[in-house]
Amino acid sequence: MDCIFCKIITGEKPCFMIYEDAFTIAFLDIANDVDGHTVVIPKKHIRNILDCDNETLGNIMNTIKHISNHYINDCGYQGINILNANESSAQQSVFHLHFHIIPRKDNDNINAWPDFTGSQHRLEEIHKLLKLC
Ligand code: DGP
Repeated sequence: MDCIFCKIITGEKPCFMIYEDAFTIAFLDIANDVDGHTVVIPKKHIRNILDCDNETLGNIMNTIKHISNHYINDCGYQGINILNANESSAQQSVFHLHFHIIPRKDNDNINAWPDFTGSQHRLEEIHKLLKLC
């Protein structure tokens, strides 16, 4: 399988590693678009959240929490955005499950929350379509 993140896990491709444990690794995103932009991935190859087992998802969340606390407690950041894309319609470009950590500072002028253009349906209609309970 030709997966760039699997190559980072094996060391075949270099990265700026931030954290590693038995189940996950975290490294700086090559985009270098925001200071500290970090990617957290499972060591197991999983396409995205839709096929991820709960145990692995828990391990990833533990790593995200650990790194987020480190960035805030030790590295001078005050906030964290966590972003994740699943499937190409949602703009996933690397098909190995990953979460982006964007460390934030007060008044850093980063807009990590896009201005959506507005919904096409009333809440009642969309609720009828989506609800599970
Ligand atoms: P997404 O669009 O959510 O699938 O994010 C994929 C991210 O992976 C994107 O922000 C760039 C990053 N990326 C792609 N290839 C590499 C690489 O070889 N090294 C590192 N460090 N990051 C990569």
